[in-house]
Amino acid sequence: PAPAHAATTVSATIVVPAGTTYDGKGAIFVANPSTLGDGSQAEGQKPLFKLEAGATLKNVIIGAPGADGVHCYGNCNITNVTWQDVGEDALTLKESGTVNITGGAAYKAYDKVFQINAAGTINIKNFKANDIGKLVRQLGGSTYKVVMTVDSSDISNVKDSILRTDSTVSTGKITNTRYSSVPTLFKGFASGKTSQS
Ligand code: DGU
Ligand code: CA
Ligand code: CA
Ligand code: CA
Repeated sequence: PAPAHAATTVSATIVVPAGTTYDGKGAIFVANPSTLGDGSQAEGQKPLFKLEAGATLKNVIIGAPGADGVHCYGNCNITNVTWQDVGEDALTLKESGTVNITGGAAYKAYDKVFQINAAGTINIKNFKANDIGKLVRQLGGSTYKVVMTVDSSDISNVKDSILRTDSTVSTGKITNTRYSSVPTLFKGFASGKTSQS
């Protein structure tokens, strides 16, 4: 048998059906670069995991290449998921909902970690990120509302900002979090829409 730490190559996106849980039990998953994407900054790559509304992904390690990571279609729970080397991005909210990221980590994101392409909420708790461009980015130019919270996390070596939007109605809140080498916590928010404690 293969050693327990061998990576599983994902050649076709794994779909997690609505309301169900996929438990990776700590296994490492990598993208097949010829079918999902090479994890570069090229747009149009496919995710390793597609979560339908109300799905949960837990105890998963995404290695390199990370392609387009995880896509959430509505509410999703991401528990103890680590991206060892974020691909084009780590996770995208594709349809409105709440994304709860609890535990886990993301490393080596050339640009974005969490990409928010629909109105909703992203709650990040007990998370670690190092060597990233931005932790959360609401789709550039979009004007819908996104509520972003970061709590009890550890964010380091950020090139741009932790939370970024172009929407005047979106909000950002960072609590109980340590940062190091972070040029700006919030970028693009309207006045009064951010808080930090
Ligand atoms: O430049 O649509 O980066 O979902 C505009 C593009 C871009 C998205 C986004 C994503 O914003 O592709 O990865
Ligand atoms: Ca992108
Ligand atoms: Ca990377
Ligand atoms: Ca993407």
